[in-house]
Amino acid sequence: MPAAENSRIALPVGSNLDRFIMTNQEDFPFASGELSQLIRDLAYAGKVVNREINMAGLSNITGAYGAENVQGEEQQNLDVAANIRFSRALKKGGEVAAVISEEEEDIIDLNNPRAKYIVAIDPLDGSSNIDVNVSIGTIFSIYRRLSPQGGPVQMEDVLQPGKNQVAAGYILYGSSTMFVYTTGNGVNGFTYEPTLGEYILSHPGMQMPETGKIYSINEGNYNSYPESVKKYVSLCKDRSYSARYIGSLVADFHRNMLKGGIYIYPSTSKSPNGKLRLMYECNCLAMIAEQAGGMATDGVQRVMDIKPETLHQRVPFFVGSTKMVEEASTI
Ligand code: AHM
Ligand code: MG
Repeated sequence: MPAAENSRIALPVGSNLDRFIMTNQEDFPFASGELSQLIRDLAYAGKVVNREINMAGLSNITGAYGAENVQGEEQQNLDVAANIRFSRALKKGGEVAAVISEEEEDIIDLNNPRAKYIVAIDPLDGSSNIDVNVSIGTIFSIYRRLSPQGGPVQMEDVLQPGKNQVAAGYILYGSSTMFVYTTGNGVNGFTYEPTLGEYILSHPGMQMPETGKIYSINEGNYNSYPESVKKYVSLCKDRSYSARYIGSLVADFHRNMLKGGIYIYPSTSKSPNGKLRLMYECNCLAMIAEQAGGMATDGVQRVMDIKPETLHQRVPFFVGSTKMVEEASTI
């Protein structure tokens, strides 16, 4: 697999995540060691969540929790469990001042006032797929806080545009579990080796093909797509592209990153601003896409340039191979 030109790969395939982070310490913005630790904390919580997901059919934790999250969606037991795992790991780690999560209405102040970082996270995305054994994922973005350390976290610390991210990543709980992240120097992917309990570097310097033949969109919403999206989908059919839609964003994104393709969640009559959330779904995957040579827009502008106005803001999302996203955004 070719290494990204902008990524220094100091260790070969087969190195574990901890060693990789240590060896590439200078790749971390501000390189004080805290961001490295924060990435390790997220990776560790991911192992715990992975274990719970793997037992989902056995232990009594699938199904609905009996409550709705802030967006009126039914929370699944594992959504709630994953939210607890990640918040706890970040609180204990001490590097994060506040978290925003798909599962929580307000900013979660972790009472680490001296901490420099803010995390936006979707602890378990695609969770309606849990009960049917389909891939799901965790998505995270990391920002530096803007207000002085020591004081209370401010809304401006959290509502930063995606271009301010210092790191972003996802964990894919699929046929194997993968931890994929960037600190702005290319994208590296690690496969979880369950018998060792380690993430092993398996996909160094990930690069998204410039174009591809896969389009991923929920075609059940076709009648309420904007005209431009209808046109783009027709074009995909004229060219006999493959339609591949898991309905699990991380899995659809990951496949398209490896094989070349586009994922679109446009505005629809049910979700006039699109369904996906800017702060903890779109910005993160936009950073990964760009770092891998891909592209992400809301159909008009670059996702990472959008100035967020609310924590749970939704935006239309077009992400994937650059040529495809360009064409879909300008058709
Ligand atoms: P969630 O955050 O409630 O899990 O919803 C996000 C998920 C994405 O993973 C997926 O791509 C999309 O919703 C699927 O939506 P739809 O069923 O409307 O096609
Ligand atoms: Mg989600």
